[in-house]
Formats: sequence, structure tokens, C-alpha cells
Amino acid sequence: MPPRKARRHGGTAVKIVVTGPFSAGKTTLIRTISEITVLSTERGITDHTKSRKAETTVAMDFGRITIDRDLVLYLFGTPGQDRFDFMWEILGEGMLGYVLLLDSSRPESLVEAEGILAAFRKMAAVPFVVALNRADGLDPDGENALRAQLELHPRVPVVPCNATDKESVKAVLLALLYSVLDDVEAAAAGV
Ligand SMILES: Nc1nc2c(ncn2[C@@H]2O[C@H](COP(=O)(O)OP(=O)(O)O)[C@@H](O)[C@H]2O)c(=O)[nH]1
Ligand SMILES: [Mg+2]
Repeated sequence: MPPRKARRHGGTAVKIVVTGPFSAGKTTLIRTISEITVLSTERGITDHTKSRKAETTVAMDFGRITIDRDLVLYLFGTPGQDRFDFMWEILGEGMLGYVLLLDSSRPESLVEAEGILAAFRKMAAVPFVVALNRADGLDPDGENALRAQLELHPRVPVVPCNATDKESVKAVLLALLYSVLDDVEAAAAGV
């Protein structure tokens, strides 16, 4: 299904999904960059994951960022826990692309990300970027291992990220937008 574009104030509004494992920093990333108060559906955690954080997103986070006069991004953060994965398809409907956010300080994050990425790839063949939260840079060996494990096409950007830093989050979103443009150009060139 082609990404849906809505006209808004003469510009284009597009939908970007931020997904990734539980506790990767998705809600934080959207709160850092959104120019509107993020509508979150956070609830207190009652199960075994409680020790990792007090609250979790149960349905979605919603934020907005104006890139320029012509482009507004609507950001939708997915819930991280499997028992809410029915929301992924609802949130993925009509998206232009997505960010797969990982917690580099937690190796299990990568394993959880594999399942999420498989579901998203099945849902839509749209561009995505892999963002590594809490990463101090990115060494080539680590990047190659990650690319192999997630079976990433060389065109998929892998970027380090700090979800609490606005410039860093902006860089992740720009990497995704450039990826979308690349994709359009590659399609036009018949690559
Ligand atoms: N130091 C630091 N803490 C972070 C960062 N991103 C998220 N956190 C914290 O990690 C916890 C989980 O983040 P959250 O955004 O709720 O994760 P989500 O489950 O992916 O939505 C929260 O307590 C955040 O404050 C980061 O880049 N740096
Ligand atoms: Mg969350």
C-alpha cells in the first residue's frame, strides 16, 4: 500500500512510526523532538518487567515535528511489549517509513528487535533506519555484526542516537527522510 499523504496548511503531512523493543527509548525520543505535548498512553507496570521501568506505553505515543513549511512529520511510537503487538499494524497503516530503535546497552534488545523488524517488513516495504540508543559512537565491527544479524540492505542507515538529545533525534529523522528520497530515486531509476 503506498504511503498516504495528507495536505495540511499547503504542506505535506507524513506518518513516521518509531518502533523497537521494550525500554529502548521510543517514548523518550518522541517527547524530545515533538513540538506538541506528546499524547502518551503510559500505564504503571504490574508484571515482571516492572524492575526495568515504572511505566510503559500500552497503545501508542503521538507527537509532531515541523521540518519546514512544506513538511510535517507525525510520529507514532509503538508499545514495546509483545502482548500489545496488535497495535503495530494499526500504527503502521499508511506510514512513510519507520525508525527501529534499539538499546545498545542491552544485548537482548537486538534479539527482540529481530522479531519486531520481521513483523514490520511483512507489513510494508517502506524505508527504515536503525537507531542505536545509548550508543557512544559506532565501530565498524559492531555495525557489520548488527547489519548481518538484522539482514540489513546496505542502503538502510544505522545511526547512533541519544533519545534525550534533540539534535541527535533530528539526525535520526533526517537519515530516514534521506532514505525515503533514495528509495524514490532508486525506484525511478529502476534499481
Ligand atoms: N540516559 C538515557 N536514558 C534514556 C534514554 N532514552 C531513554 N532513557 C530512559 O530509559 C527508560 C525507558 O525509556 P522509554 O522512552 O520509556 O522506552 P520505550 O519503552 O521504548 O518507550 C526511561 O526511564 C527513559 O528516561 C537515553 O538516551 N539516555
Ligand atoms: Mg514507550
